[in-house]
Amino acid sequence: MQNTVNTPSTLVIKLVYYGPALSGKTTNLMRLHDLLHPELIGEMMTLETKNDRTLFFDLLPLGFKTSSGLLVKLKLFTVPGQVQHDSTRKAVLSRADGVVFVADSQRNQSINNGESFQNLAENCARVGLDFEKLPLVVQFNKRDLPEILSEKEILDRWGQAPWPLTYSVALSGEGVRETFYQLLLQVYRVIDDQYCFKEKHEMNAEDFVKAVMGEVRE
Ligand SMILES: Nc1nc2c(ncn2[C@@H]2O[C@H](COP(=O)(O)OP(=O)(O)OP(=O)(O)O)[C@@H](O)[C@H]2O)c(=O)[nH]1
Ligand SMILES: [Mg+2]
Repeated sequence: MQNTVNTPSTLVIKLVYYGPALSGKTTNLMRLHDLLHPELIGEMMTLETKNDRTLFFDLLPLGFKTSSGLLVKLKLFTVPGQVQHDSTRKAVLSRADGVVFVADSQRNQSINNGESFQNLAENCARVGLDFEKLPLVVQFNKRDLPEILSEKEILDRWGQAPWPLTYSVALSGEGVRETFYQLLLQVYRVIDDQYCFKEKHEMNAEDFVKAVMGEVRE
């Protein structure tokens, strides 16, 4: 989180969609761009793709201004999931304030999901992020496909973990808002602890989420 030195009235929050290749990270951001109606929303930037695979990152900028005058900017990134782009993943992950791990629900992707999650934990350590404290949501995407893990199988494996689990079909937008919402709730807790958001800016978690996502328009 950056509280810019020159303009202390700006808070920048970096959120990263992480996960194995083709799990649907870019699709999540595209749907968020269509679904969200915050005060401020920028165009989605897609930096370099080859055959629809992210080579560098995608960026979706969002933001709002509190009544106290603080400009809150959120920058949503995706990492390239392909194994060979690890140094880019590390760079994008650096200074993240929250992560959505987008897993591919297809049964034959279980190993890739596991390896990518392990890679997330390792890269957090490499860039100095405390994985234990990092706001994190695990999203199981592609629920529309055949041959996917059942919710019971997923819960057997992930149910004991401390992170919220969500299920989605990013292609149609199902579960995309819910996942982002779960992340924002956790991020709010951190910024409230750090910046006394409730006291100084008169925003509780609900106000914060509403400001970031806009009024609900399904
Ligand atoms: N059936 C189905 N296809 C999906 C879903 N979400 C994404 N896809 C498709 O999966 C493919 C990969 O999606 P992307 O969003 O580009 O995946 P990515 O995670 O950004 O992939 P990398 O950039 O290579 O890491 C695309 O063809 C999407 O249309 C989903 O929920 N269901
Ligand atoms: Mg991508």
